[in-house]
Amino acid sequence: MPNFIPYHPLSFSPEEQLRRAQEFFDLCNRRRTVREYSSKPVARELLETLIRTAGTAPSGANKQPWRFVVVTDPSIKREIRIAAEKEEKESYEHRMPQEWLDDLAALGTDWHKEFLEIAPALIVVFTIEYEKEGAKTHKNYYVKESVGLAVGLLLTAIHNAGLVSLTHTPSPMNFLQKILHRPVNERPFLLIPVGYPAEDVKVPDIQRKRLEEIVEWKAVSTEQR
Ligand code: IYR
Repeated sequence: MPNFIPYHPLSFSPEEQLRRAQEFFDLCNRRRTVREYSSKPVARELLETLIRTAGTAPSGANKQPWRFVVVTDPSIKREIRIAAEKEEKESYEHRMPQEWLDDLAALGTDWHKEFLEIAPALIVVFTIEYEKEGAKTHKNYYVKESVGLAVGLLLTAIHNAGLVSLTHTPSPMNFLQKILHRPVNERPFLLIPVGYPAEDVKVPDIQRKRLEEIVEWKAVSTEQR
């Protein structure tokens, strides 16, 4: 028999709900991906709390198939930068089709990844594909969906704390497995520099889609508003 315990949900009046929803939207809507960092350090306790928040995400069969490797050691950050730039140079110069390069033009990205050394912390997110128990293995479920949800919470927590981040996707990224000595059941998922922005940082002038572009209602007309 499963063991169930009482759940005490948050409870607000409709006015309070709307106010909170709007405030949270305003908070999230100010988040921007930042590619230029200051080297100002971030306290370990703060990073730990942000990662704890990521770990509250729902996951397939509650397997919590995520690992967060936090790199602040300058020599390891340097190793990661060198390996990432090697792959990225090859990608930008030979592997990515012109259409992809055109799509990235507005973001101003290229193979140079200084931020991997300058940002005070790199959170390298791994998926845990299966768990090992002696000679037996137990698979995890919906691993990418689960870890994607955890990363969404992580980015929101980082932003809420007044820090900035970047979801960096070096490709291929198996070098992270080696440099960080991860076991075979873990796979690199995303590399997230965290810290403060460089002084007078600028971000690309790009827009979010309007609500009408991202939502479609299937409602009876009386229910709509
Ligand atoms: N992995 C490369 C290229 C890149 C790809 C996409 I899709 C982006 O939105 C941004 C960059 C890089 O990290 O530069």
